[in-house]
Amino acid sequence: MKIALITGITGQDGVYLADFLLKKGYDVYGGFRRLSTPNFWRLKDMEVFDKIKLVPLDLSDQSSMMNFLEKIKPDEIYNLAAQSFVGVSFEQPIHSGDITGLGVTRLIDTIRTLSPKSKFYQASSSEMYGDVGDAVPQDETTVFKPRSPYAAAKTYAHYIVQNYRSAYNLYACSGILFNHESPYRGIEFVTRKITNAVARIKLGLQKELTLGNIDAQRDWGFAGDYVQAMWMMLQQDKPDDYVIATNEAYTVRDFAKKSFEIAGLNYEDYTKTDTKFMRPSDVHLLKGNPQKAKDKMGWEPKVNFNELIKMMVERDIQRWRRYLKGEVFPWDAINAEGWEVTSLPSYRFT
Ligand code: NDP
Ligand code: GDR
Repeated sequence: MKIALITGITGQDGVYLADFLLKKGYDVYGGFRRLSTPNFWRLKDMEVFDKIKLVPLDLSDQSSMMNFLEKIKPDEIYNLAAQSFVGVSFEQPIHSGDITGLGVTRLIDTIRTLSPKSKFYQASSSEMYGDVGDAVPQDETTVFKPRSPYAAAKTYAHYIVQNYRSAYNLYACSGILFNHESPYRGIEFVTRKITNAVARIKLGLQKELTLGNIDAQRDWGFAGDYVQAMWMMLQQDKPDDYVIATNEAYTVRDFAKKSFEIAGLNYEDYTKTDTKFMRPSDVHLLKGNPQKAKDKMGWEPKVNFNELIKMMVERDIQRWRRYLKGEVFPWDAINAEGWEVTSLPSYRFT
């Protein structure tokens, strides 16, 4: 039985990847950071919580990686942990650099020392492209011009992984993944902020939705499709880096319009914008060309833009309906007991 370690197991991609690897027969270890309030709702909802082994592993703490890798030398290590929210990286640039950037060096250097035969996957990001200019769509040859502390940290990590691959001959890959979403997407990211608000407006729990830069264009795919690509990268003869995307871009406005339409509502009646949700510098257009992944690994996205939005809107409506009936407490829709996300307007980065 192959052994896999997934860091960032409590996040969106962590649960999809855990589910995917369990179905392939892997023994899955999930790295999590200790919080005062446990954060396992996604793992429980996906019904993988009881099937994986949880290990405390914080990217700020090299000893936690050493403790694990000394005992267990996994066949595959997927580094999904990060301070992953671009907006907050402007508020916490040093923490973002420490976890999203330097944390990767801590991990890959520990792998080099204690488990050099482990195959390594790094969650690189389309945000690294940043100011793309005329380079549309982006592919593996496009120049990186990061526009946030998050993107700068991911770019540093990307080059560290390339360096360890060539300097130490490690099987280390980076997937340059474009935005991918799902019903398990964190509530602060714009897609889930929209679908959650649409569900609440539909059910009379919320009056309006306030967004920031609705002209920003993104290439949105489905997280379930994208974790398959992560696994495929570690099954190749040689380690390499791949763009994973749909090659279609839509504006935030398009995403919101379609979300309201699916719920039978009119976007114009409920949506406004406020500069408090705008970033000091934003990325205006990301659209990725996944041709290399298709040619070399046979990977293609399966879920399209409209299907993705339908999946998310319907799931959020179902969650809030069940909440109103008193059947469930929607941990996935509420930050903490009694604190609805919408009651935190002071968070300008949401
Ligand atoms: P999430 O924000 O949903 O998950 C991030 C995970 O990292 C969570 O499990 C979080 O734990 C964990 N984490 C945060 N800080 C630390 C730390 N100091 N030590 C250990 N773990 C930590 O992100 P996604 O699942 O969406 O993304 C997975 C990875 O892919 C991230 O690295 C992200 O930057 C990258 N990425 C994501 C894309 C996307 O569109 N989703 C696109 C491109 C790249 P906790 O639950 O405790 O907060
Ligand atoms: P992104 O995702 O920054 O692309 O990073 P996010 O959903 O936060 O923003 C996408 C675009 O929407 C604009 N926007 C808003 N964003 C948020 N969060 N809230 C709003 O109200 C709002 N209004 C408009 C943003 O300005 C931006 O242009 C995600 C993360 O998953 C990263 O970890 C990952 O690397 C990249 O995708 C690829």
